[in-house]
Order: sequence, then C-alpha cells, then structure tokens
Amino acid sequence: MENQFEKNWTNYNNGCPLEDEEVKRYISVLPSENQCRLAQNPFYCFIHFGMNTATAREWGKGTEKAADFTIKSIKPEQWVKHIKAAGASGIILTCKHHDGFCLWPSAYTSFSVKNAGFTGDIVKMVSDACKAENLYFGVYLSPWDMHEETYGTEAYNDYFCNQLTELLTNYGEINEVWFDGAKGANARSFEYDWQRYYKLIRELQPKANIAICGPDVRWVGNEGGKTRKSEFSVVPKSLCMAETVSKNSQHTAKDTAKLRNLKSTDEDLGSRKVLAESEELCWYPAEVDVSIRKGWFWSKNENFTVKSGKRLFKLYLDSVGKNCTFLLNVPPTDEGVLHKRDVKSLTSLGRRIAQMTSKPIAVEQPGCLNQDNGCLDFNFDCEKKLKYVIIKEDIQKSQRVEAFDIYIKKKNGRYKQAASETIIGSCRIVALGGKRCVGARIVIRQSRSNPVISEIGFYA
Ligand code: FUL
Repeated sequence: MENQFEKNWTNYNNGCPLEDEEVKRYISVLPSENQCRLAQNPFYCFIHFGMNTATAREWGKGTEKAADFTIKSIKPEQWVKHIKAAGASGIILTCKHHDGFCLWPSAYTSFSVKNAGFTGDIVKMVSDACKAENLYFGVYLSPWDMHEETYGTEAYNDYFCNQLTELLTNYGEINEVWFDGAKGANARSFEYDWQRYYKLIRELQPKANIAICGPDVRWVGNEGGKTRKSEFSVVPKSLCMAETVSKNSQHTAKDTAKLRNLKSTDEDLGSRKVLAESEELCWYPAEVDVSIRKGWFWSKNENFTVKSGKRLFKLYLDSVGKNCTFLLNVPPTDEGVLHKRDVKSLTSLGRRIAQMTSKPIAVEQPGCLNQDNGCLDFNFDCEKKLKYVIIKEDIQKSQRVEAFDIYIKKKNGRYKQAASETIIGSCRIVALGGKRCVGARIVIRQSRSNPVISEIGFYA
C-alpha cells in the first residue's frame, strides 16, 4: 500500500515489543504531582538581576562591596506585566548569584541589599508582584559563592541551609528551586550536602520542584535553546545525580561507572537501549534555559542582541513543543525595569503564542488507544490551511509513544505525509506552515504500550 498505514503500533510497532517485562518497567515510571503541574505550565521566565546588573558583569569577582550595588529602585510590577503578557506562568529570581550578594536582607551575611543603600527587600518585592498577578515564584540560589568566607568548609553547608530557610519561609509559596552547577575553575573544592538541601526544601516547600542540580527537572544540556530530536522524560536514575556529584563521591563504584557513561549533554538519554542498561529509572523532564540577550545579566552594550519575537517563538516551539519546559531569561536594567527592546520581543512572543491556537479546526481527546486505533482520522468541515498540530500524551500514564507520522488529506481524498516524528510526551507541537487539506491522519508507528493521548488539536 502506498502509504503503509497498516504498519502501525497495533500490528508492527517497528518490530519493538509491546508490554513485555522491560516495557512494563519503563512505563511504570511516572511524574510526581509537582512535575505534572510544571508540565501544565511549561513556560516561565528567569530574572537575572543583582550585583552584576550594577557592575555590568556576567560573573562577579568576589571582591565587590555591598555599596557597589548602586541601584536604588526597581519596578517588579513592570517585569510581571510584560512577562505575563508573553504567556509565561512564573518567574525564577536570582536571589543570590555566584558573587554572593543577596537580594534580600539575610540575617547571615552583611553582603546584601540591607547594606547597599537600597530600601526594601527585592525578593519580597518580586514575590509580591508575582502573587498580585497570579504568577508562580521560584528562587535561584547559587551554591558556589565567591564572597562568603566559610565557602569550602563544612560551615558553608549550614550557611547555605540558613539562607535557603530564609527564602523558603518568608516569601509564600515557592514553585521551583534552581541549583546552578557552575563553579569557577579556581574555586575552592567543596562537596555540597545536596541531600540535606533537598530534605529542607521538601519539608519547607513541598510544592517546589528542584531543578538542574536536583532530582525534579533536568538541564537540557546547553544554554542555546537546542533540544534533542527525542527528549525523553524517563531516563536512568544516575542522570539525576550526575550534576550533583563529583566523580567518586557519595556513590558506589557501580554508580560512578554509570555517571561516566551518561551525561546530561549526551544525545540519547532515554531510548530503550539506554534504559535497558540501567537498573533504576526516574522521571526527569528537560528544561531549556536561554537568555533573551547575549548575556544572562543586562548590559547596555547588549541591547542590540535582544532576540526578536519570531526567534523567541521558534525557541518556544523547540522547547514547549518538544516535551520540555522553557525558561526564558529577561534581565532588568540598572534602572530596575525591563528594557523596551526586551518588552517588544516579549509582547511579540505573547501574540505569537496566542495566535498559534486562536483558530482551532478540531480538538479531540482520544484517550487510551486500543488495538483498533493504529491510525486516527480527522475530517474537517471544509478545506483548511493547517498550521499546527498539537499532541499531548497523558503523562500520568508515563511517556509511551516513540514514533508517529502526520498525513494530510487532500481534496481528492489522497493522503500525503506531512511529518514523521519520534516522541510526544507532555506536549508536541508540529508546525506545518499552513498546508491545504480537508482532513488529517495521525499514525502512531511505535509505542511502548497502548498510547494514551490526552489531546490532539489542529489549528489553522
Ligand atoms: C550558568 C551561570 O554561570 C550563569 O551566570 C547563569 O546564571 C546560567 C543560568 O547558569 O551556569
């Protein structure tokens, strides 16, 4: 047959077993409630703001004084307004970057806004602004601290936990805690007590996801917005420790061997081949962090590097549309506002995201497919220009689909292949550029078990 529709998951499955013991092991790995909530709110913004905004640096030097933070006022309501208009659901603020300067009046250091001539608590101002507009609020607290003198001694773990406690108790609900793995080449060697940090977060903010150097959200592996062809959420458990452990620490020899074999930058993190070699698996979805500008912090020399709305939308499609979350950094200026160029791009991004689903042709909830559903057919009421197909798996049943095709139905009744893709996951957006058709057919080629499709939408 011309299009080989009959070769689908129900009969052929690309030769892969359906439902054997191994497959059952893979599909038994499920997201936590917090991870599900994140998947439903997959786009949020990073705010890099702090000492580096005042000193026009990307990384501090470790020698700054509190008085070097010369910024006197900020307008977080303006940040929140434009971030919300862009379609984002939350903000993560760099409460302390590597330079060690705290945006809140921490009781454990004098190196904070308190001694900088800034009136107020920036963490409070931003979290309040988020609350007022119903945005989630998350914190970035850099483990590496160039300024704090206890860094490199056991006392630093106490210092860090004290600061975490301040952030996790004084600012309402915290949605994500972002632990950066970056560390300067000359930094003192030090083993962070990750398990203690995680325990504290789970106790104080049970609804927070712990990202990057943490067990809930995986770093996609680069800061340029590049995603893999197949972003799997079920991956070997060793990977969720890979960012957090130095080579031989805290793990058995077996784990260490695995860590050497698998890094968050590897291309294949979750195929059957990779999973088969791993005894323990976990749900660890990818997050794409990328800056709207060249650097992470604002600098007037980089105003011309602001990415256009069109480019940001492409990043959105490549992240949210490929089973990842999207963390877009928008750094406020030294006048405490988002620069007009960033605002323009955010506005354009918001418009594009809203437009994407503004003309639905058909939206259905197929649910669990049985042995008769190898192909899903959709007939439109007249000829349409099909721009986007958005498919979602019910991730509460794990990630199952490994390959699918989209065919469009032409006026003469013939089918033409429009896309041949791999995974779906929590959300897959396929842009078809406005193809004329009177219907469409989705063929699930390969799946780990019965596909559970929570939604398929076609948009003009
Ligand atoms: C990196 C840091 O070194 C950058 O300054 C920035 O915070 C980025 C998100 O993570 O590792």
